[in-house]
Amino acid sequence: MNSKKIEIIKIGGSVITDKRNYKTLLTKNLARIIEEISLSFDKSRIIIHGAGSFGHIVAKKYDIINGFKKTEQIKGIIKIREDMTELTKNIVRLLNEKNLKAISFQTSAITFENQETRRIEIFVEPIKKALEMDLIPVLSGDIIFSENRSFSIISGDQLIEVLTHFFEVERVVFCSDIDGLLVYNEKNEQLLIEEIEYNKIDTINIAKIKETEKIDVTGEMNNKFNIIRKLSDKVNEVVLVNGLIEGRLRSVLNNEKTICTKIINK
Ligand code: IP8
Repeated sequence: MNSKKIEIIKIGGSVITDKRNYKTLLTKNLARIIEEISLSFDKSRIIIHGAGSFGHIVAKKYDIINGFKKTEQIKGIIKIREDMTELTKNIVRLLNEKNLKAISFQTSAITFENQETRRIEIFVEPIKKALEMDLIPVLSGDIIFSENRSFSIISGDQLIEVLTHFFEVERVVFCSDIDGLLVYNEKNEQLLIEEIEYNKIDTINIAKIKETEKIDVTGEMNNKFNIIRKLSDKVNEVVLVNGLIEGRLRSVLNNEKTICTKIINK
């Protein structure tokens, strides 16, 4: 366990790419998100980015998430890796233009799914070292090789859960395209929850987030909630913030009041 407390920021693929159109970077959004990170408190951080249209469209086309079925899928794996490298490169370049000392780690090169346990194994030593050197490790959702299924997909959210076994994570900030956790009140109106304890998540009537035609093989919000539940005994605070609205991520990172949902342990 790394003793230094860190913060993990997940930059959702829906914020920095157009998920409907293959490999379409939302350049302005990405630049703004990086700017907001650069204007926040200096902290020990890991940045994880989602795949957006650099991963999900090809992953769906070749059904990568369900493992090996036919050799045709290999083309998909190669394409995803190539495209994800390009996306990460763009992010890291912009971070470093702001002097944030970012360094990328290819998730598929340091993770493996164990056949017996179905657990994700990860080689974290290089990431620990990078943090010790005050670098910002940048990782992403990716292909994951697997003893059993040959390959699958690991989402950025799943990766965060895996990392919490090896690092003291004080906060996880999910920067996506939703304002936070919405619930229905008695008049059936949607209300944003500002703060909630982990153990109350299952007791509230979470408003169904409207399904879009965006392609997402890792299941978007439902999977996110499953992961958040798993974080409860390791991470003190999880924040859901809308990265499409200027300034909100920056406010969260600077502990200023803004529209978001905080999921906390009391
Ligand atoms: O966008 C998915 O990661 P996510 C990774 O964090 C790929 O769900 C390659 C589809």
